[in-house]
Amino acid sequence: MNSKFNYRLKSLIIVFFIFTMLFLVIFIPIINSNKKFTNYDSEAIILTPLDDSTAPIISFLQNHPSTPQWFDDINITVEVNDDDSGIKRVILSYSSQLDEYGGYRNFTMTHLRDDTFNYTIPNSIYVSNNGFGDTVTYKVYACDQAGNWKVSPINTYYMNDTINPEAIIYYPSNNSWVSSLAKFNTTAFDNGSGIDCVNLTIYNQSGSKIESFESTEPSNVFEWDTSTLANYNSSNPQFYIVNYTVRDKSTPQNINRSQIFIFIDKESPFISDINRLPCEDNATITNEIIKGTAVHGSVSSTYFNDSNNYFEIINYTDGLILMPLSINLSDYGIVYDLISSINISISARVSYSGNNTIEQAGWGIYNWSDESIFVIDNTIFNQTNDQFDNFLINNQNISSFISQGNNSRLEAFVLLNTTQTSTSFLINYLNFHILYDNNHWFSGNNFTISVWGNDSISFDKIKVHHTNITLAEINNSYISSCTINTNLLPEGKNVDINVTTYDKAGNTLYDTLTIKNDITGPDVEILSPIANYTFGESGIWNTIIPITISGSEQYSKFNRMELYINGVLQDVNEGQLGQIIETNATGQIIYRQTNSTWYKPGTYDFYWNASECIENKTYNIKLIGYDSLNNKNYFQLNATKKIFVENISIEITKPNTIVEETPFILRTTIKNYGNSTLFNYTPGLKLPSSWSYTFYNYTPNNFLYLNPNDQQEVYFKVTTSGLSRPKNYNITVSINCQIVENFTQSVNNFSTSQEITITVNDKPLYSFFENFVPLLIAIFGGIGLGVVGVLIYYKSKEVK
Ligand SMILES: [Ca+2]
Ligand SMILES: [Ca+2]
Ligand SMILES: [Ca+2]
Ligand SMILES: [Ca+2]
Repeated sequence: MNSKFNYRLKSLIIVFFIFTMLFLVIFIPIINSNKKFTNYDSEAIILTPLDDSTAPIISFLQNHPSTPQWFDDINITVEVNDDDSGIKRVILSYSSQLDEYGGYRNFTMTHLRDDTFNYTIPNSIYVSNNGFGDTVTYKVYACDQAGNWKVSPINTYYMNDTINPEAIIYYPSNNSWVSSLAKFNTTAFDNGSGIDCVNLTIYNQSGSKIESFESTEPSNVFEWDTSTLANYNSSNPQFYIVNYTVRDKSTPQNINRSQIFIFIDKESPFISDINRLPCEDNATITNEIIKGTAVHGSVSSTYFNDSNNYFEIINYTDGLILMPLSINLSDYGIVYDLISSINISISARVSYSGNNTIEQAGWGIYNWSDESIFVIDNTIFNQTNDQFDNFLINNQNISSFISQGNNSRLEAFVLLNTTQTSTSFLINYLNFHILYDNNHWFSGNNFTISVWGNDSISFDKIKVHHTNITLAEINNSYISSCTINTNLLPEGKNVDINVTTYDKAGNTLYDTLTIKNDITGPDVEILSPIANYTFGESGIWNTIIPITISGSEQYSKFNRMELYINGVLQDVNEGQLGQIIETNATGQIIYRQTNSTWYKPGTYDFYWNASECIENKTYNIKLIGYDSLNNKNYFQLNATKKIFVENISIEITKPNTIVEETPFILRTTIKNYGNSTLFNYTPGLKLPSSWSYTFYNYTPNNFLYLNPNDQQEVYFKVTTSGLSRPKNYNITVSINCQIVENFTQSVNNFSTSQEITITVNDKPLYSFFENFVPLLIAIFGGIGLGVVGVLIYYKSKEVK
């Protein structure tokens, strides 16, 4: 009853509350709307004099500035006075042709002082255009306190543009040069009335008009063909006057003008002469006689005879003279290894008077191997007209005739043996024509060329560049030597170096030199071991670690690679595994490696004897490669010697007893407790005779590695046979493996095994527990169901 009462009371309270709120929401506005507010107009409280019937007087209505520009704000001022009641309000009414309203608009003017009122019409009324060309009409209304109104006459003003436009010639600049098609890049702009038209007119220096261009566009590139006009030069120092005139759209037009003076240079610069490489493929490096110096024998004088272009050796006594005519090929940048052949050709004769007997007039070449002169022919030049002979150095004899260790020196000799005095040996020419594998690579800053360029009228500069990479810029027209940093160039064959000469009119001429650029060392790599390698002590051999290295050069030529361990080049002993021995075609040994240096690209194994290494010490293994330009590259890694402990445990899960002759599963878990990495597993079982096994989850060699602290499960399916009962059978589980860190050992170096016992019992009866457990489940299941039923019964009764 109480709850019902409370419920009703609560309902009553809620209804009461709702109705109260409805009452308030509906009736408060109604109550408010019935309340009257009184607004007293301020005008109403001013007493109006009864005796003012005259309107205000308006005078001096003016706009400032009086002749406005298109960008001006316009200040309107006016004087207004009233004799009796005084001024109540002054209103400016204006109409713009160009603002967005298109009619009169009214604005209350501000009382400045005394009788003066003002209002400023802002330039911002022009939204979509500027103010240029607008005619604004305006008038003023004034009202006195008695309500008498007066309106002024209408005034107008015009938004003008009296500012000159800008006239700009971007190029050419004043006093500059133009080429055959002169281009004038111009622009004009005017923020006010805008550009009406532009004009570019060219006059010669006497003032005659030569050419004129017109445009209504503000920006133009005018092209003037000067092909019929003369170049500027000292005998005809003609210049031209260019007037660029621009006009805006105002009336009257505002005009501006830029003026430049220009000169014509239509001639290309002279060719940039590049001093070519000292020796290119199939080049003749000398086309004049090499002048001899050290002479064996008695020579009176040697000189180059300008009058007949002969190099003349004069023997004023008698006997044999030998004149060496030598070159150092290195002076020409020629690398000995790259020479295919040298053909030495000579044209010479003798000159004498009287009955001279010339016993020998010939030539030879110095044999560096025999340390003697090899006489090519000792009589051939014993003629008074030019005789020709030649001698070929090729790869069969080059090592005899060119001294590698002596700047690749080659010494030809001419010899003259006379019985009389005053005999001359006259050499017309001696040429060294070299077939050369132009495998001429450059690296770094080692490349210097001489360049030359000029222009007869307006030389500007010479630029040495590769595409848009500037290598050098030379501002004089003399022959200039410039060293090129080939690091700025791409690597590889056929890298173009352009030499371009510019004149000031923009005429250019270029020449190209192609070089081969190699700025990096060979590609070298240590293929094994891997970085941060660790190795251990072998119990069988001294620790020998194979280090597999590889080197190759993709650009110039591989020179060598060297393997260092802790900064020391390693010895390669006689008979050491991996020692490089090279033989020639007849089986003679021509090279025998004595240390860890390899002179040919390829992949090699070096067998490092690490037996003396100290435990827990880290060794740096570094491979350094060099190419033929001495560019260097390296690859390195660290190896640390550790004590490796092989420690394997085998956990075996197995049936303790078996009764049936059915196969059973033997589960083994192999754990690596040591710090060495195990691999090449050979898990296996040693079983009683006639038993057999197969792997259950494992294919032999389907795993190879077991890292420290890892484990691996191997299941064996064991098939029994011929069981006696009861009887204990022994099974041995064995693991053979290798230690990765001692990989060089040729035998398995770790094995472990564990023996277990399997008992085969008689077949037993069913046990009590095997029957009792299902019964217990049945009993407790029944009791439980009964309790649930009773609970359901009582619960349903309570609800009723
Ligand atoms: Ca008045
Ligand atoms: Ca203007
Ligand atoms: Ca020129
Ligand atoms: Ca290289």
